[in-house]
Amino acid sequence: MLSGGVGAAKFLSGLVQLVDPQSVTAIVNTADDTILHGLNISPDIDTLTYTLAGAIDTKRGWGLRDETWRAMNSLLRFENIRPVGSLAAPTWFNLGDADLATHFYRTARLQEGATLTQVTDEIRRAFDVQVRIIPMCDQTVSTEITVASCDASVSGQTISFQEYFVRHQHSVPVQSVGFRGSETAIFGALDELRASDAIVIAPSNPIVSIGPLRALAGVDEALTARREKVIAVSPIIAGAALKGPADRMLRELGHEASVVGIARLYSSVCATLVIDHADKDRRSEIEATGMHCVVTNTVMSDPIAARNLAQVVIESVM
Ligand code: FO1
Repeated sequence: MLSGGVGAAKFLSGLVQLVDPQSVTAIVNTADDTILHGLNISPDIDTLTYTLAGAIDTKRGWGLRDETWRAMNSLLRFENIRPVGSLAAPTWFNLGDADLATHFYRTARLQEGATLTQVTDEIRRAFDVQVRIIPMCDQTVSTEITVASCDASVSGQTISFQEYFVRHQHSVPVQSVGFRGSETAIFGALDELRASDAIVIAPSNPIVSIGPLRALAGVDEALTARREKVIAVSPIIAGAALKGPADRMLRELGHEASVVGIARLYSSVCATLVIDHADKDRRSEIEATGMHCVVTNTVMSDPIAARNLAQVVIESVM
């Protein structure tokens, strides 16, 4: 599975009810990764790990269940002390007390010289997760978002993904998106793409979650070579994203925010698009892009719905 965060994690939690989890590999976007407080934070990897471990805070979709926030609250002590221009003790990105332990471990191991692939696997094992979780690469790739306008302080500026998503609550119009470092980063799972029985493109944001993987050398070529075995689940239902800014971002970047817009983005690398019943009238437009179209319930409101969606995906591609 090519994976972003929440949508991919929900789909995987359905898939592992049907197939041996050890036979599943998630290749995960790391262009949302950030460093705060000197800590390496990998949100999409952690969302997958915590979800598959049954430890996620399901309401928020990120972070750990039953979390406490003493460290975050203690940062407030420094709010009025921090000199102008200092980025110390940021409070706009919430790190729970138990979640911090994951970032401590990741940071320390990276500083010891381990690769992100190795550390991700260690954290997965610590959480007793059976699905293989692989970062898209071991090098730093960073999503950079140029905002069209928002508050005067950032108008026309290029900001990091987490600044866009969390600090500005993805409410600022996007002018362009780039993936710094993607020209030289090495996609770590080309062999897995070649050897897999099937490749699922998760219902994740096609621009900032799947886009970074596809920006790496060799990925689109590997997908195209397996096109008949590649299946995507649309993250857009009836013109809207269930969570996050995918619909607005598509529009702002000149794409159609619909299942047809998703088909146009994926048709060169993917043979089949799974859409929700709500979009069944768009089937012929999807088929006109050269894709097969499967209509089912794609809203993963509970584990049974996620399992049913995974079942349809398996049956459609295997
Ligand atoms: N998302 C938020 O909207 N606000 C936060 O404060 C926040 C903190 C956070 C901490 C750790 C982590 O692994 C994820 C976190 N997320 C937060 C989610 C995150 O930023 C993801 O990148 C998005 O969900 C997009 O995939």
